[in-house]
Amino acid sequence: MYNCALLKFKDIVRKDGHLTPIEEKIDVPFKIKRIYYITGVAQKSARGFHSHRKLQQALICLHGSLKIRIKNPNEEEIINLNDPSVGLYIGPLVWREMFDFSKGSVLLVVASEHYSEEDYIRDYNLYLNEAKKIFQANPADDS
Ligand code: T46
Repeated sequence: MYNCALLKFKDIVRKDGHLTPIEEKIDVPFKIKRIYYITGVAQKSARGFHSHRKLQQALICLHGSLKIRIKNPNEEEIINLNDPSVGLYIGPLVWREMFDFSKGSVLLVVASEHYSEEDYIRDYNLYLNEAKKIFQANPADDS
């Protein structure tokens, strides 16, 4: 889907556990400026409901599971994240909604930019207006 991809990280397995390294421009396709994590989400809660203008991120569920709905003006998909060796890459102008968090789940996010509220589009109609301009200007990207 446009500006989204599943990333498969290295899973280094020893008899005493797993280790997964994430290096900028190697395991994620951007330079890492920020990490944050989301914990303690009630099972009925949903988060997200926004897009970003510039930010690129990789979302990795370190423990438990959650679902992410990714959308653009033409496409919609639901991704189930439940494997710490898999990340969901989300680039600019993708709407996202996170839901169905399992009890105790931990979502790690690595991001290409420092936090900036100006980069968020939190209104869905505004998002559609901005995204449609990009999609009309670059129809070949819509794949
Ligand atoms: C995203 C999804 C996956 C900060 O002060 N610094 C930060 O780095 C972040 C990410 C958030 N905040 C503040 C902004 C809000 O007052 O923390 C509060 C909660 O943020 P938000 O409602 O945007 O959280 P989510 O879970 O809806 O979205 C977050 C990220 O903001 C977003 O970029 O893609 O996780």
